Amino acid sequence: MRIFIAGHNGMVGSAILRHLSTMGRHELITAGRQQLDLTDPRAVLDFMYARRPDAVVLAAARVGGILANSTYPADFIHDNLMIAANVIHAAHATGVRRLLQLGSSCIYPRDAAQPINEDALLTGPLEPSNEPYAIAKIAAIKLCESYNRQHGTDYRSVMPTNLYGPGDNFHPENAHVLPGLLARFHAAARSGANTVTIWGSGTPRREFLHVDDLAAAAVFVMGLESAAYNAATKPMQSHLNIGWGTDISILDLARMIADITGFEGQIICDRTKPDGTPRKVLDTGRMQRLGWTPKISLQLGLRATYDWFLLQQQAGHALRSS
Ligand code: GFB
Repeated sequence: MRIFIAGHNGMVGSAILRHLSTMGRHELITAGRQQLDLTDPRAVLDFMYARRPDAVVLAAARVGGILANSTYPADFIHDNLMIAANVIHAAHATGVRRLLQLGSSCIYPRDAAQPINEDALLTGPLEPSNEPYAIAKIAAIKLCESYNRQHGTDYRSVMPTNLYGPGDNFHPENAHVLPGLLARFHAAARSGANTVTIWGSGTPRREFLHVDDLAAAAVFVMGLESAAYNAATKPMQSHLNIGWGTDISILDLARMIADITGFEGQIICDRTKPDGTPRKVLDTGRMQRLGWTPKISLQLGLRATYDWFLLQQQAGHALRSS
């Protein structure tokens, strides 16, 4: 198969590219940001007509942590809506039968019952701090379902929990919590600082999945027979949760990171910063019943991500910081 991976330079896209490359079975099509602007409908259509993939993985997105979502809401909703609409429409226009788009667990209502089942989608108000991003990701699911209903395509969606791993963004403000804290605790351990401040109360709970596990899950879902995918989902609720189904408090995560980076000082909670949603642990029963479970524990994944971070620093590579 000729597979177009949209967003192959990001943390998720590059993990899926690595996974598919190791399989060695497919011809992989990629395009960097300079070559193809995914927010430009004409450019995306022209690219798809020229390259004619059989399948598409939609891993491109504007993403960021709680502060980036609050600071750039227009960018988060506009870019993600445009990317999803352009890629999904161009896939249909050029005869792509199968497509997989990647969303996020923030699509679910803030007060959804835990663990969150796929059926909770659109049953209540969203967490305000990331509503624009979540609306764009919900629209992407509904685009896939609508093209399937109207045009008989086979476009699928997976909703991973909070992801981390090599290729993540370690920016002090815009990053998600795990890479943000890895960089902060590392700097504190190196400088001999006595304290590290984390945002919020430390009590929110999050579920973390290593991006290589997500890549394995994405390829697994992409490869399912249509009958198996359709039996596991519903036509109007067609997405699958990807995660462990277990979570950890932000303070306990900070303690794990302190341990891994060798920081021995005090952890302080800055309660003037937002907590965001109190909890969002996923019900992963559907993926388990299909036969998929993650493998990389948080302890091992954190250690591997820190090793990757150190290697990048030693090699003098600029870490993503947007
Ligand atoms: O990872 P995060 O930014 O996003 O924050 P969300 C998770 C929790 O960690 C929040 C706390 O309670 C933060 O207040 N936290 C503590 C920190 N210290 C830090 C820090 O230094 N940096 C950051 N970033 N957080 C995102 C959504 O929500 O989840 C996105 O904004 C996306 O749209 C993503 O869905 C998966 O988990 O709250």
